[in-house]
Amino acid sequence: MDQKFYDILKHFNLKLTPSIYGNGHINDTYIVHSQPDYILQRINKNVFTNPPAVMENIQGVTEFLRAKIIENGGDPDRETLNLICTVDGKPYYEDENGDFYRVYKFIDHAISYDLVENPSQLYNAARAFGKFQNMLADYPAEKLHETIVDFHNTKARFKQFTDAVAKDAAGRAKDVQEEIQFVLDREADCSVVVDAIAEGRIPLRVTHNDTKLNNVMLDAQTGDGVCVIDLDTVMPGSLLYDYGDALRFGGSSGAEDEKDLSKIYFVVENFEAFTRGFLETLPSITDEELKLLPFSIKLMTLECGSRFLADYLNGDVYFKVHREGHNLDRCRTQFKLVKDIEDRMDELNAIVAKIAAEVKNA
Ligand code: ADP
Ligand code: GN1
Ligand code: MG
Repeated sequence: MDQKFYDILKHFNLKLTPSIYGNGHINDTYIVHSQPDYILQRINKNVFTNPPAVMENIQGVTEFLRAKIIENGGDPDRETLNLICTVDGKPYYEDENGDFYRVYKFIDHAISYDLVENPSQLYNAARAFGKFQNMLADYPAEKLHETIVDFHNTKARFKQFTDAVAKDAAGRAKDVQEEIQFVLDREADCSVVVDAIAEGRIPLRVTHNDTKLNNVMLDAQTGDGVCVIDLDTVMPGSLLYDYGDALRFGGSSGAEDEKDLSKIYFVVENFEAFTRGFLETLPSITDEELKLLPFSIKLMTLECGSRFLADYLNGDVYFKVHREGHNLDRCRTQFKLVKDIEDRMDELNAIVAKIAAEVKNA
């Protein structure tokens, strides 16, 4: 392994070997200890079928962000990802097996959390994601490739789910009938946001689409948001996807793969903190988007749970798994949260209305 990575890094003018790093579910991430440090990633080509298109998006977006950050008097080496090009000037290296590698500057003195520790982390993450969306508000969306088709198209996701059930590739459907029924019972939810976009009731924006807490770096000292990372899925989307997905993860009382479901419930304090940070930084939110905020958390959680379940049925071919039944455990935490959010929907709607009024009058 050492020689292989040494040879890869040589193409980025780095004569070093890396070590495995991070807890993402998709790409293979390594740290390159040097002065300064770097991040090396092998892009998951099973998930991203056109890696050059992913890299074109990331290069375009990070250059655009860099200019905005400089304009605002910020630090562009820390507040956006910085790609290191190969010695022949490309933003990636393709090896002889058709694997794609990229290198970023390592963001120092900052932490990405795999588990929420306190509501202020969510407040700071929300401000970072809100600011990220603001900075990209005038990005030419037509330049972006759709790196994963129908990524948050919940109607298409529902179809992919029922296809996985029908195919039952790993012969597991008989053991998870209750979980399958949980998704089938909620088919109507899958149309709400997709139809609102199609009918022009809510706007398309340039969004991140994968706003898990460990996709934002928070300052190690102050806790403030430093940089939004994991830009593989920056695409036109809804603000509701970024908000809902962030609270799918950040609103949970436990780990995404917790086996003891009695430990999993929706944490209202985290929801309040994230909502406040998001609304403070995104005054452009429309009334229609505002009304759908709590629903979007339920929707993104249902989508993610059904993706985990579909992957379990397909034989664990998409998300990285580290134990038997890992995707099923993940699916079950998501469905427990969906149920909890459903039961508390009126309360959550009232809280959003209250925070929105406070932010507006501040
Ligand atoms: P995945 O798509 O697999 O989730 P990420 O791009 O999110 O991969 O990277 C995985 C983890 O690696 C992140 O959660 C973060 O902890 C770390 N990481 C990624 N890029 C950087 C960076 N430029 N500086 C510091 N840490 C990083
Ligand atoms: C994946 O790449 P990562 O680990 O940040 C996934 C998200 C899921 C998430 C669930 C490209 O995110 O959509 O919500 O896992 N990313 C992709 O933890 O599929
Ligand atoms: Mg990630």
